Amino acid sequence: MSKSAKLRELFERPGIIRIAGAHNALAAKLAERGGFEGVWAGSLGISASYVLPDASIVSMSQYLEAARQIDEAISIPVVSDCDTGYGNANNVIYMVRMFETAGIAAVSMEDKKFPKDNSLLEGGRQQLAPIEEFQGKIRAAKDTQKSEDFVVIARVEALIAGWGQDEALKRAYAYVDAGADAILIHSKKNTPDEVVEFIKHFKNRRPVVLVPTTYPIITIKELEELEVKMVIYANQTLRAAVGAMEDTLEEIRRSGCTLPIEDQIVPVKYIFELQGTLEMKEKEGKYLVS
Ligand code: SPV
Ligand code: MG
Repeated sequence: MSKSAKLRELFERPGIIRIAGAHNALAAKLAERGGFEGVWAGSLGISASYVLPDASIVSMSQYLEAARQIDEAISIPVVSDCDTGYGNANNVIYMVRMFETAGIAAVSMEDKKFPKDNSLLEGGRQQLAPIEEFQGKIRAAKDTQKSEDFVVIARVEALIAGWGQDEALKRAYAYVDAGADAILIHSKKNTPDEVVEFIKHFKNRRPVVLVPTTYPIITIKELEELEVKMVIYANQTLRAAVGAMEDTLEEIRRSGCTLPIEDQIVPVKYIFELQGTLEMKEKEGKYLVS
């Protein structure tokens, strides 16, 4: 079964789909082992792993390669954050061809102008594309995909840009009309109120996707009660990893040896396990001449 068919199955069965952000294949592996149903190959995480701002600086092919590596390491579906689609509808056509061929189950596109700034960036440029232009990108994506199962998520940035609920709803309906499979409504408010209000008014039911980075208080139970279909924990693994690495480095410098941190860091044996070293050794027994 393809990964997009797997994701479709998750969309069709009752209950919420929990997606964890991964900035590389190792983080994706941990998300899979942690029981998440899918992985978000997010622009923030991947650009951060290049130590570059999340501002359409990293190219489509770099994001594609990162998504491909992530997908290759896991058996759960990958949702690729494709920003604005890397340009106009012509760019979207090529993007869908490339991401679908790479085995990515879903792409998410946001209705901002290229180049974009990260949605959570204070003082960031949050310029919205005209509705008709973004509808064209959605139609281009849907007409390009080969498999019916491939999922196109349309991300509404009207609340991020401060254009208000009416504009957000107008855009969500327009994107549903254009063929979007799901609507991601994004918010940078520190309470869930804004997205809750949107969901209450959004009647033309297409699955709703949330990224609750700035309103972490919302529970999985509340999301289920709101009938949110997919929740993306976009950047928590990245932020956890950065903090853990910094703490470790600081302790090594402070104590002059690595003994004090030994019981706080995973054994090398665990890294071997994550890398599939045991499986490699089994294959050696089968195929190598000793
Ligand atoms: C990402 O993780 O890259 C996202 C979500 O697009 S946000 O960082 O909130 O824009
Ligand atoms: Mg992003």
